[in-house]
Formats: sequence, C-alpha cells, structure tokens
Amino acid sequence: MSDDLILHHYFTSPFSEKVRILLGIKGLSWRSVIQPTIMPKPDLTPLTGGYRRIPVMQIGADVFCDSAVIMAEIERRYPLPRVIHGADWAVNLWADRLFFQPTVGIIFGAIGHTVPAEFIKDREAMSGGRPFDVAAMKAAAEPLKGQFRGMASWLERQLADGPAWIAGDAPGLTDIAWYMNFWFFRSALKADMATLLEDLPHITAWRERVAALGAASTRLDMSTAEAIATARAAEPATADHIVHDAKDPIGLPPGAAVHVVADDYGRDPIAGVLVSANAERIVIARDDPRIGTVNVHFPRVGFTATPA
Ligand SMILES: N[C@@H](CCC(=O)N[C@@H](CS)C(=O)NCC(=O)O)C(=O)O
Repeated sequence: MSDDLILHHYFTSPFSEKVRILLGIKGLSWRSVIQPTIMPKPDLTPLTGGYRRIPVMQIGADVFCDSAVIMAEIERRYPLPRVIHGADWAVNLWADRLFFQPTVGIIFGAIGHTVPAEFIKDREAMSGGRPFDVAAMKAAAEPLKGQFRGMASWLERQLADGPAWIAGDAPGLTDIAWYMNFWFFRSALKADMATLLEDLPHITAWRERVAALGAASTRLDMSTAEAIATARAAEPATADHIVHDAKDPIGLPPGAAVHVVADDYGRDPIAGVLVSANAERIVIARDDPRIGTVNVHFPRVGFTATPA
C-alpha cells in the first residue's frame, strides 16, 4: 500500500537501529528493504537523487533521508505514544556526532585491520578523501575508551536515582539516541564493552529494556524492485508540515533549482526543485526516469541548500 512505511537499511547500521527502536515503541508494521553497505546502491540512489547514507525511509513517493527526519515523520504520522519532545533533538544530535565519534574510533581501532579494502575505499570517498587510517585509529582507541566511559557515567548517575527511562516514565527519543552508541559498540565488541562498563550496572539494565522495545514492531521484507514500483505508482503527498516558510534563511522561493548537501560526510549534492524549507525540513522534488516524481525530505539541521 502506498502509505506503508518502507525502511531502506541494513541490519548492522546503528542509525537504522534508532528507527527500528522507534517503530517498536510505536508498535508499527513496516517493510524492510535491505540495501548494500557500500556504493553503488543502484536501487537506492534513484529514489534519493544521490543520497547514499542509510537509513532512508520511503512512504509512497515521499523519501526521507537521515534518521532525524525519518523519526520526525514517524512521530507526526503516529503521534501516540509520544516519544519526541522538542529539546530531545539536541541530545539526538550530540549522540549522532560527539558521542558517536569515540564509539566509531573504539570499534575501528579494534577491528580496522579486518575491514575489506573495498569498504575502506568506499568510506574514504564518503568522507571526502580523509584517509581511513587503521594505525591512527588503533592508537586513538584507548584514549577514546576514556571519553566513552566518561559520557556513559553521566547516564549511569541519572539512571541510578531516576526513573526507568531517561526522560521519565516512558521511553523517549533521548533513550533511542543514547542507546544507539551502546548498541553499535556491543554489536562489534561485546566483551570489550562489558569490561569497560562492568561497574555501571544501571546502564546494562536500561540497555536491555531499550533492546526489548524493538521487538514490538512487525517487519515484512520487501525487495528493492517492489520499493521502486511503489514509488512509481504513487504521487508525493502534500501536507501542512511541508509548507514553505518565507522567513527561512534559505532565501529561495519554492520552484528554485537547488542542491542539497549534508554538512558532515556523504556530501554528494542532491539536485532538485525546492518544494519548501522551514525550521524542520528541506523538501525538494525530483524526477527520475524509473520512478517519476518524488519528494525528498531532509532535516533542516545538518543540511544546507544552495542555488543549483
Ligand atoms: N546523519 C545520518 C547518518 C547516517 C549514517 O552515517 N549512516 C551510515 C550507516 S549507519 C552510513 O550511511 N554509512 C555509509 C553507507 O552505509 O553507505 C542519519 O542520522 O541518518
């Protein structure tokens, strides 16, 4: 059906795990489309206009790039139970960037030498040519463990005398955001994480509570061909939340040809026609010969748009 939630992801992706936990908290059914972990992604980039990161969500002919706008859209469509409160986004951004950096460094410091050459080449290209320097990552791993443990101890202190969830009596976006890093660390280096956090028992109990939330969604597999056919058969949705804000500093009117670019990595420009920009999103329309017209949504924070 054209309002099915279609998640383009792969199971080892930590940013996808955030979305999978949210789907569990909401008790939703979703379609799972598995995409490659490196380029090329011939059945993803026609939908996104070149955006290659994972996860991507698709609902009919609307395509959502980046876990932030994916989670915002799920919350908008399925407001109950409420998971997201405005200021949670600040914790989410911190967890995606400042907390994620030590997590990635610890993991690749330990397993970098086992990573296939084509993966290294792909990730160097994605980061604008920055070398994937296994020796440097190995040297940095121990100091980064100190950073990870220091941040984890903030959470431990809160959980020790607080309620079951970070923001109170119900799970919220802050739980999802923090959890992603523990999930990724543990999925790669279970024993190392247990050693690093063995005296932080509240985190272990909380992590198990969050993990259990993911099981409450219903996953149905879908092929990439079916996902493309679904987009081709649908028209982009129109809704109030994508109304253009004339005060947006983007300074361009709807209909302007633009390039949208992430401000961190994976900075391939995505060309399209501006549908709207507002404090929450940038939405562009694009045409693809295999798919027809799609609207592609990006979070406002973390992306820029410039005249094409
Ligand atoms: N800010 C993005 C980051 C997404 C991201 O970095 N995803 C990783 C996988 S978890 C990725 O795309 N890696 C490269 C790839 O899969 O091709 C988001 O929140 O979705």
